[in-house]
Amino acid sequence: MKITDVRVVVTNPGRNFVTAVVETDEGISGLGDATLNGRELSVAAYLSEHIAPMLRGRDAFAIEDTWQLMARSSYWRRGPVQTAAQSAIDMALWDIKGKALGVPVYQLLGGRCRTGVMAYTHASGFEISEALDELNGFIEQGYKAVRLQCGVPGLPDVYGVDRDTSVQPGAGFERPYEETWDTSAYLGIAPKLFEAARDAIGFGTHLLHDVHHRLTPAEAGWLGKRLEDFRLFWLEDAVPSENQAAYRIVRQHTTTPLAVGEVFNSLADCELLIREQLIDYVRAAAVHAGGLTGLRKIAAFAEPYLVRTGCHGAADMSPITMSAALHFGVSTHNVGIQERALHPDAANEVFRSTYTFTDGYLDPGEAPGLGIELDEDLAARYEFERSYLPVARLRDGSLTNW
Ligand code: EZ4
Ligand code: CO
Repeated sequence: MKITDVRVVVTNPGRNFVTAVVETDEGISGLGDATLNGRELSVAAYLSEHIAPMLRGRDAFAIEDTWQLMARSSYWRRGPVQTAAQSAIDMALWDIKGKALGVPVYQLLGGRCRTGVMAYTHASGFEISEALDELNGFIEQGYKAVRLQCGVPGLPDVYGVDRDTSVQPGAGFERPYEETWDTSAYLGIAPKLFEAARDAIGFGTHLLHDVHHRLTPAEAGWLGKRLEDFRLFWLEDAVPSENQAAYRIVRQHTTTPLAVGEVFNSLADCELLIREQLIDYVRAAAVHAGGLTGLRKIAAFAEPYLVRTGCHGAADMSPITMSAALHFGVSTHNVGIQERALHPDAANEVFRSTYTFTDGYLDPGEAPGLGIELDEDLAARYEFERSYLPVARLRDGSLTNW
């Protein structure tokens, strides 16, 4: 089976998504997610201008060789744009192979080793009481794990807490929206949130928290230590990990489990973190870490170091990435958890999926391939809208990580 073309579909059913459609001479096509939130069109151009011409005529079944070709031919290895394009083609080729052989992709990855993938979703509120109300709502829906975020006194906007939940963070701004950040105020409130949560619900539900790359190693060690008695499932992105060795300091100071890696593009980005067992969960996602092939390489490396995966599953990646994560999730032993943020209804109509959520667990379903159908006519009705993620400034006006 030969690849005849790679088409790129850009659509905005509630937020922007970029999709690679890989076509073959046997009429089977495959779908891959190429969405890089806030920089979408760079990947669309990379795919149509630089990847599509190189892939026409190649064997659609040669997944590993095509993955290597995309990585090595770029010469400028890694990076989010190149990797998102590579990831999309990789997902599409697994989708094609599954459809051609009549099996769900998880069968190609080794078959089931668990009945479902535990999901976590996001509860938040500006007031702790509001966050706890949302938390209780998700527990009633069957969730076994919930990420919990709250507002910070004195700050009008805070990452992970939406004033209006119908507005997707980052969507619809012509310039990056500017928030203010105050680490001292945040460190004052975060332990109170988890103390109140454990008082309210006990220890029967896993709780997670995302610091979103905002602390120094010493601050992160302090926070992790204060949270130990509330037994978090994980503390995420406590420190930006461009300096992986910085996590040695955090690790020495706390036993709170640590998760890092939604922005990782390759094993190299987390090699030291895993090898020195500085983290407990790696958050790499299929769309940003080299597709299913890239994810599998990271997971295989992590397994003997007792590091598990918790793939990034924010709503800014398309349902194709979620489906890929679930095929990987039921077939890969050291998968720990899967993030689940709901897509807008319009996105679920454009990308029709077969995955299910039952009693806290996700399942990819039994459809051949990845189990996603793209309604291209409907997709064409939702035009791309430029949008940026927010940025954050400290009280002195200097930029910090959002
Ligand atoms: O801010 O995906 O854990 N999830 C997150 C996300 C990220 C967005 C950035 O595009 O940190 O909400
Ligand atoms: Co995160």
